[in-house]
Amino acid sequence: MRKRRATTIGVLAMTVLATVRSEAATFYVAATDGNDDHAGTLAAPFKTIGRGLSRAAPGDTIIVRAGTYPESVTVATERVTLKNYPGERPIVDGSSISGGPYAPLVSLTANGTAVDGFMVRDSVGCGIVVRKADNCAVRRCVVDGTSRHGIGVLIDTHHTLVEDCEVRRHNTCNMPEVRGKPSWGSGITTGAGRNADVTIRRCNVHEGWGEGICVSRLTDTARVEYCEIYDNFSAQLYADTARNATFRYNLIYGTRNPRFYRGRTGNVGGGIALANEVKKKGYGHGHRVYGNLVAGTVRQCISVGGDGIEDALIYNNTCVGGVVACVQSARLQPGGAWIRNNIFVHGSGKIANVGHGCASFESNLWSRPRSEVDPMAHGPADIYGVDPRLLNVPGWDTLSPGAVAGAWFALRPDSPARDRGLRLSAPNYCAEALEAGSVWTGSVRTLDQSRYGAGWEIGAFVYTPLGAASAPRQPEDGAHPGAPAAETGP
Ligand SMILES: [Ca+2]
Repeated sequence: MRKRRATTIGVLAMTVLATVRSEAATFYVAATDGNDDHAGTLAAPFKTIGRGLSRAAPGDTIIVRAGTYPESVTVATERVTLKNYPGERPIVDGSSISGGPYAPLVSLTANGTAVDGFMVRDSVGCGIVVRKADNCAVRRCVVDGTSRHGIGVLIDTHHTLVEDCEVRRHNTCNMPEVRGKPSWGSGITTGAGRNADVTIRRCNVHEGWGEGICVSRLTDTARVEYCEIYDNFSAQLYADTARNATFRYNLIYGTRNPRFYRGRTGNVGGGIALANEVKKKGYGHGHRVYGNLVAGTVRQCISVGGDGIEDALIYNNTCVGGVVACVQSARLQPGGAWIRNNIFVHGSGKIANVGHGCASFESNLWSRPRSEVDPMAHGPADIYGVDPRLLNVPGWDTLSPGAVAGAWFALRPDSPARDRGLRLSAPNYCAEALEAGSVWTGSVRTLDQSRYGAGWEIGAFVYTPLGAASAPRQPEDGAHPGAPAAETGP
């Protein structure tokens, strides 16, 4: 009896394997020499992505060769992956496709679908949108030139990954040339419904006319990490009417490109902002903002406010240039935000809108004298009126697009921020010891900061990947590094 049962199970397993194997087909598409009457093999590919998708069964893969595809693409079959041919970059081109203002050029609308390795450009609406689907992924895509969102994670999506993407020239409807009826879009956005568990990782979002990355309307639990975000018209990184957003280890800056000024000359879009614009009850709480590097965003490095932010922990960030705009609102009570262990370096401009009882400040380093910092932002164990001795002392006012290194934010050995931070512990504060390989160009480390002495540092902790006992390399005083210090062997 036992033997017979085992045999039955064995046969069943073989049947399942055989069934899966026969279902997981791969189709090929090539714009240059394909034909939709072909069989869709590598030797005889289809011509259009749409033809491949029409043939796809759950679990299939469609591999697309280099070429331009003037198609609106919808992946509506579960577990279908749309992938570039290795080493080639197919282009989905929307310049001849009409549609509504938010119509996506590429859509993922079924569970487990993915798009990987494409360029998506010139959409009259959005670039790539995941909508009403779970466990989807957008990987290694370049989205260039969209009237609204570059990449959107919208309406009841769960467990979404957006990884290693570049998004640029988004929300072109708000370009200076066409501005008039502003309409809103972001480089990468979540929103328009109850999304949960979104990860946006190692994406480069720049030179757009809306927000950079926005975790928005009714999103619960999102992580934005290791991204590089610069020169966006509005906030570079924004949480609005969301909850439990984690923003960590992002490199954020403005280069003062007038193409992206918001209004008056020099008004570079803000850095990180937390708000609850529509005052939605149950949202605006639980955000964690740590380990971010923000430079040259002028108007604000970090903004907290906008009706009902609660339980926001903002710690160990380094902000250079800009001001902390902390907007009072009736629903933002003292303790709504805890702002600790951050470095705030300011130029000659006024430090505006700080405090107003909306946040609890402690153990921050301010480059300006105590008398110039809003008393509402004073806290115990603060450090005032000192240069934090970051690696890149000159040069913050002349940042160049795509040429800012995280290592520039490293503390020099004589930095007054070393061993002066407030010790923060789990579970409220993230306690991972080591993070490596980020776009910061130096490696990243938070909280376990014993490398620079036993105490905890103030600011986002960046070290250059030298020997264990080494401090950041120092350029010659007065020299603009121009690039991260070269690594030398221990
Ligand atoms: Ca230390």
